[in-house]
Amino acid sequence: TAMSVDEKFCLSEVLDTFKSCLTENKEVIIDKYVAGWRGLVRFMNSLGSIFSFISKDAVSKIQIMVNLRNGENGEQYFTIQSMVKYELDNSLVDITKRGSHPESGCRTLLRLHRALRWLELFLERLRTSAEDSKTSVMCSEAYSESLAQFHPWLIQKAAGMAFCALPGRLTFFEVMNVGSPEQVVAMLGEALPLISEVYQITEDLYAKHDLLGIP
Ligand code: 1PX
Repeated sequence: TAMSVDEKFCLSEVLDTFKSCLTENKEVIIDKYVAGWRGLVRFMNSLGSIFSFISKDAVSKIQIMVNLRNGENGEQYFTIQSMVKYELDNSLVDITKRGSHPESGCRTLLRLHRALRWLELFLERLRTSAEDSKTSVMCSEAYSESLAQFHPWLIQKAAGMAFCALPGRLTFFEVMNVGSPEQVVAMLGEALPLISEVYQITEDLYAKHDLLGIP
């Protein structure tokens, strides 16, 4: 869905996009997945320019996926499942070392997929947090348990510094624009199972094809 620039941001709409990712056969629709990320990046940008090195990378990955969708084989990229099949059948993925396909759909989506695990962990912490919990701590714990292992030291340090700039829990909830803290918690409780499901389906698919380590 197109959100106009001046329209107020609402995080539940973004999380709904992830809900709409799944087809009846539990395939993940790339357009919707990417739209979900675009909304999250918009939210992150509204938190301040210290996050722009993160959003730049996310945007470039989103753009790679959009270009693949708009390319001449775009229909092969309708779902993550069709993408994996198409790219593997046509040897379009560098599986063990970097080579001639540095921007494959499988590789690019894996980066977003790993970040989705961070999101899941962070949102779960937010959902169950006490009033005096610190968003920066929740965010960095979620990061250490997920994405950090894939990032070099320098990125980890930069990410850690950015987390310290996160607003407090209540302000953070307000920026989400969902309603009272109780409504935020309820919304997260509804959204999280769907995000987990999208994550798990992708994880299983990548594991089945031995794609979890694409360099
Ligand atoms: C209510 C919560 C909503 C929060 C929304 C936040 C959206 C965050 C979007 C983050 C997307 C990050 C994608 C990172 C992909 C990645 O791992 N890229 C690295 C590897 O790429 P390469 O092509 O080299 O293999 C790349 O090196 C990354 C560089 C940028 C630093 C990434 C730090 C990620 C921290 C994630 C946490 C975001 C914290 C936002 C706080 C709201």
